Amino acid sequence: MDMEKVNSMDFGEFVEVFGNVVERCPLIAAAVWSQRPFSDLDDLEKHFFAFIDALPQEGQEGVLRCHPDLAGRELQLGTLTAESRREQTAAGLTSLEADERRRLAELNARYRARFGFPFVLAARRSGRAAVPAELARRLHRPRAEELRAALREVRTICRLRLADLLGAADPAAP
Ligand code: 2AL
Repeated sequence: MDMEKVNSMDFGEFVEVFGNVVERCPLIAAAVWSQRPFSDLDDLEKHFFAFIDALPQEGQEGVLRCHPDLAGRELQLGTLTAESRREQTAAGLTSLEADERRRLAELNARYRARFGFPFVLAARRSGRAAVPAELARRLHRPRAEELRAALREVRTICRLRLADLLGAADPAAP
């Protein structure tokens, strides 16, 4: 898909196509549509990032809370979004042994209890061994620092999803 096509989309089509580049936050795509035309992928993603950055802290935490746990209940139930399923599969999280799944569930629960939002990581940039290691490492950070780190991961996920939609090469982390 090229930028000409993106810029020609009406509101409904744009939200349908880009509504999940930030997990379960179609409102962001709805707001970004008003800012067209976009010059390129970097320009388009800049608008998604700017929306998230401009949110008050409760809004930013809300964005994090829209993310399903990695290797969590939604994966077991088959209720993940297509994008999330693809990412969790790429990281090997759909083929964990029972003890790996239990360990991750325990770490996810501890993280959520400490910070009040779920652990978020760009799964495609990770792997089944790296996810629990990173989770254990981030579990002990100060809250403000961790919020910033989690939002960086949201931006990376968004960047990768946009690049997929636009057929761009795997981009560097933002
Ligand atoms: C996710 C997800 O759904 N995709 C991804 O890369 N990370 N979720 C999460 N809690 O980090």
